[in-house]
Amino acid sequence: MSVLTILQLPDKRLRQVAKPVLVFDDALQKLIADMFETMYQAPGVGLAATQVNIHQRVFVADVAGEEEPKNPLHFVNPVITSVNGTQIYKEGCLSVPGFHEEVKRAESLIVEAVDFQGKPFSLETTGLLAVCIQHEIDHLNGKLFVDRLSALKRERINKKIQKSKR
Ligand code: QAP
Ligand code: CO
Repeated sequence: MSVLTILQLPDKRLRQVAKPVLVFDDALQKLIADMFETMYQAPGVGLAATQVNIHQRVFVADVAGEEEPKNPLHFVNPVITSVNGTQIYKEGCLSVPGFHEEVKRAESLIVEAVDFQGKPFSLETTGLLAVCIQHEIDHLNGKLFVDRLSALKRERINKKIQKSKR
């Protein structure tokens, strides 16, 4: 297992749209294991393959709290098939470290995906895990949470990132 490098804004590779996984082999299993290791060591609660410069439709998540047991979940070729309600959550992102802003998303959803072996499953969820799934699928589409902020807030963040890089 290895810890992978996480791309950070303004890296243009975060804008690539990931392709569906077609081959369910040992390399996919290793990618998922490496993504868990990378996410846990960050630490973070979700990580999309796009963030580690692999442009395939895969993400991992574990939104278990401090006291609760680990709940590692992985999703290959995920599709949200139903959404309900709205919620506002103060999101962060390992690709935009140090910035946290409120984002409005669906409160609950149903996601269909396959596992590392290509076995289909469906999950109905709400709250933080629902936020995480929407955030990670955005990554697979080349989208970041900052894109969902007002132009003013997004520009403030972009300027701070630019300043810190020089
Ligand atoms: C996406 O985000 C997410 O700024 C995962 O300095 C966001 O793991 C899922 C992190 C909201 C559910 C709700 C961010 C770590 C981690 C930072 C993360 C930082 C260190 C973000
Ligand atoms: Co993110």
